[in-house]
Amino acid sequence: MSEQVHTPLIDWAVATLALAGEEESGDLHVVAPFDGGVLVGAIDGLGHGPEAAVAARNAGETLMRHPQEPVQMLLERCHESLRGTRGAVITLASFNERAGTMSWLGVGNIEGTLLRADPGAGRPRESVMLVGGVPGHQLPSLRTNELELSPGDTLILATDGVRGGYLDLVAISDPPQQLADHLLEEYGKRTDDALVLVARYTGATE
Ligand SMILES: [Mn+2]
Repeated sequence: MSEQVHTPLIDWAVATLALAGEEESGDLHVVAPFDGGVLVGAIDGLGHGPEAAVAARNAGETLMRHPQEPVQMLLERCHESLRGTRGAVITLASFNERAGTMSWLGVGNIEGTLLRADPGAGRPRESVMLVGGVPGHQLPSLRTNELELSPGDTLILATDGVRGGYLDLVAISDPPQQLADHLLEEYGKRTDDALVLVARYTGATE
């Protein structure tokens, strides 16, 4: 499954692969524009199959209801709403239009990387801070990091159904959909649900 969408602030695309034999993926993405920004997230419901999908959808719906809230608060909300479910690991990134920044944080193991469009501008890659835990079961104390963005900077979120090393394959000039499809094709484990989301910051527009 794939789709390419333009929203204010980002061009983005997602590629997903459900575990063979399962109708539903327990991996889910969220892209939710709000007044002054856009929230981007990836969710991996624990395990696979219908129960994992239920937990992931629960978290997704919680995020869609409050996309404008700080990511830390959103993870706390998800922790509450996921009680009694299998739980889900979640990584979130919130783009702020006025400040030209992205704040991001993950609980669990969904990797997030920001690739800089201008390789001469300091560090070429930034990684999201991941704290241990599973929203719905256990939530550690949270602290959000914030980065300044330049147009072309590209966020990649990948669940643990994607093998490590995929960043070596990234050509930052590739369109988001091409990138997402390519990474999933080459690095999808096929022993777990897998999801790759690519969001390229375009800067404030019309
Ligand atoms: Mn997984």
